[in-house]
Amino acid sequence: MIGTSLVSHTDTPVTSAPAEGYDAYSIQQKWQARWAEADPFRAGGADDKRPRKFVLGMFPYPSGDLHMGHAENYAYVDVVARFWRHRGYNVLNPIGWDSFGLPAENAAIKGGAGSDPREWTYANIAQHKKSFREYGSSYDWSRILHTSDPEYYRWNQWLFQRLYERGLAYRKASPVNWCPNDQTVLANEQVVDGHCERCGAEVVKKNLTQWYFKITDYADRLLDDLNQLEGFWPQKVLRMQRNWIGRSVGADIDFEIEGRADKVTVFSTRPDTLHGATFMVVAPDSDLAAELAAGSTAEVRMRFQDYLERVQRETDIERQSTDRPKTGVFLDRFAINPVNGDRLPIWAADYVLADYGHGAVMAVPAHDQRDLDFARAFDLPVKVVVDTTAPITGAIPVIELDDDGVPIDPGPVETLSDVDPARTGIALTGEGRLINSGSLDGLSKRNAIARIIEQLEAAGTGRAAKSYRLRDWLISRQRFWGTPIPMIHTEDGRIVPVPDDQLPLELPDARGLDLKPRGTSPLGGATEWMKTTDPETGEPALRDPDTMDTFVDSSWYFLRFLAPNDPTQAFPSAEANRWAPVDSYIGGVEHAILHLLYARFITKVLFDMGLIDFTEPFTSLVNQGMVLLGGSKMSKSKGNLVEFASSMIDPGADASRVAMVFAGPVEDDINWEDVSTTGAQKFLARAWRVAKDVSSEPDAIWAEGDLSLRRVTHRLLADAPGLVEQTKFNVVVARLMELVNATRKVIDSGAGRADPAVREAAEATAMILDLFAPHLAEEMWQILGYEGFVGLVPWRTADPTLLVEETVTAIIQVDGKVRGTLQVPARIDAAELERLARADEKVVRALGDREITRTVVRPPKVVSFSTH
Ligand code: ANZ
Repeated sequence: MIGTSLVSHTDTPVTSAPAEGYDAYSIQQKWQARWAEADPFRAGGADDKRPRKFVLGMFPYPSGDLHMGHAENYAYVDVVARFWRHRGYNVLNPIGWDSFGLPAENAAIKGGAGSDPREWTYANIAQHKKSFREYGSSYDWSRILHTSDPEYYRWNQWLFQRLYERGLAYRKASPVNWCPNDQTVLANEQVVDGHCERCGAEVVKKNLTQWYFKITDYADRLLDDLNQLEGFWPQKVLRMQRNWIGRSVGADIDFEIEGRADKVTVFSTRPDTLHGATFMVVAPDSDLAAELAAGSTAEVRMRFQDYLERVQRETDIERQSTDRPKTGVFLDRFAINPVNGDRLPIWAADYVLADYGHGAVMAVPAHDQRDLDFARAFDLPVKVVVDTTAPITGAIPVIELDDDGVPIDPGPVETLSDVDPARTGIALTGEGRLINSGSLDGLSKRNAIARIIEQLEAAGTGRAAKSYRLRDWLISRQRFWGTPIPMIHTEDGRIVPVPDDQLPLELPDARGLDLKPRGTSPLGGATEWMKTTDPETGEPALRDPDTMDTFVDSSWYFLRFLAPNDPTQAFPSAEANRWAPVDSYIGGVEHAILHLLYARFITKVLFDMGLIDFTEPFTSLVNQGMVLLGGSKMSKSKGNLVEFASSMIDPGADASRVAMVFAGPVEDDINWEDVSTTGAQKFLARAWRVAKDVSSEPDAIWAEGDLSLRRVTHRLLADAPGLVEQTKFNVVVARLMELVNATRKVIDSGAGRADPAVREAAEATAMILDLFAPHLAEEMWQILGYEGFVGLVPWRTADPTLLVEETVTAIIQVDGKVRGTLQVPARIDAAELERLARADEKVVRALGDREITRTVVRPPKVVSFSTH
């Protein structure tokens, strides 16, 4: 899921030594070996009484080794996992690989005959595992999964069967997005501005029979449940999800068509404007348009055909853009308005989309800009039915006052003829009162919508309805390296599931198969594999040659971590209910829509199946920014990679992690050019030296010593939990740097190395540093005289008496004269200090009615106002 690119790496250590004696590379190797041996980060079992936290980084896609973009993501994941362990939680922090997908297949194609995506994939996974070990990530290594293992994808097939049984997996022929370069079908979400998300080729439409998951059945729940995530997911992601689902509320209205038995239904968000409909528009690429044209004159048929061909070359984005001239063809057919019997000419025009609503609209040019543009282009009538100049009761009139408080004359009242859309070209979309609409006249828009829906329902010609932008999830792919779809095509044309006891349906050997994209699945070429028998009759039958979209694999993988090696079930419900939903999910914003929406959907399906007792998979979500180099995202194709493997050697894992986390807020993009690994190395060396310099004995009583150092230590112990929970990791690092410097100062003066406050500070540093530089933290802990892993040490509680803020006296000047003083916390910020100063009574008096023209704030001591 998190993509990578192939890199080479060197094994020659070129360690730079920022502090004499501090050997980051040896420390790193030493602790990695110990962790590998003791496996201290394994999650506790069912008898573990601690509260639980499930921390998860979006699992990586194994193309090549990791780069610094991953380094960032997995550094954050580890901060969170390590933090909760210190806080006394039983933490589950697993890792797996999203190992099916196109890059492996393309690499195998490039490798020529006999190349196997499997080999490439598992070699890369091995490299990743090594890198993660070298990074010091605190995973539970007993729970690894790879989605390309039959032990995993068997459960994708099981899931497919369950969806099929529930009517949520179905097959249909429809125009699909086709990438002519990759020779594969793309989901709407994989088409960006009309181009293939992966290779950039222009996407065309092609008619194919495909498997779909019926996510639209869950549209309302997917939308409504986003409210539960408010405050826990980034606003931006919630907004993107809402827009993607795109629910509109309105009515379906049935129109009779002259010369056609069946009525045509249109969806409208403004059924109140039904009396103002002056024509109907159908999507040129809909079955309805073809049928209406077929029943028309020869000339219409020809013009329609020409137009259709042109439209098929357009993308949905082009079709919906408002700044291009409207085009269309009159079909010489007529619809009858159900409320007033008006005869409405029917047009085919590209601005109506075939797969939204019913692919047909009632056009109300007076109140819809697209319809108005069209009406003006083709000289169609415009009929106003909402008077937007009429006052609405309850609305508060805005009366503007001049400087003397006298109401300004608003000028002549606007009348309907001033805003006539036929003349101005501007549709009247605002609030108003209904006119020219029979019994609706005089009603407000809202009341008119309710009334007309009642009337339509009573007459049987319409009903309340909703429409969604969300489409069903197209899951079949004509590619090899994915989960085979477990369905059988019988000779007599039935399609039946592969029985559960025959799962997994494993992929055949890739060698010997032509994997090159051809528009049909390469599995079709595996002649022997394709042959099977009808499970009911035993007659010869064929397998389905398609494989599943890899988003199916990632839609439920977090549950498989709960028992990755269980051969009897996808996941044990009791474990799922114990650990899931995931408490902290961390990954890139590029997954803001697809992956999260699919995982949310499958979670709801599993809930409906009674297998889990929660309905949202990820309680909180953190999106980290990207790592940029030379202004763009690191990627192999752009040639701007910083290799992960080599950075483990120089500057070393700890310095890489600290530099990354310190580079800025989690959600911001990081310019690699601005990341200071030398700064991080120097800081770590200073921390190491502090531990070395502590001369008091372990387990000393923490109650004495340099008071101001103790204050710095305890403030950090008190503040860090809140900061970590708000993902302000960089602030915690800055505060650690401050603590290390304060400790150094005390060591170099007075009581020095033996001061108990120095030991206290060094121990706190080791414990908190574990979140960011775990190797050094362990080393410091050992130097400080402890056995066991600092990674498992409970968080030290801050002494509240040491948290009392020191206060200082701030002076406030007005035009150079001291006019007041304030007692303020020593750590006050500029904004707060200025606010207090402005509110000070003496200052207010000194200022009188003079205006402040300049303010200088120097926290915590001085605020200076000037009035000239
Ligand atoms: C009449 C009308 C009058 C409309 C009016 C709007 C304003 P959203 O909000 O995006 O859901 N529509 C329906 N199906 C369509 C399709 N397949 N392609 C393009 N447009 C379509 O918009 C819903 C509105 O978009 C519907 O309400 C319909 O136009 C149009 F003053 O019906 B309306």
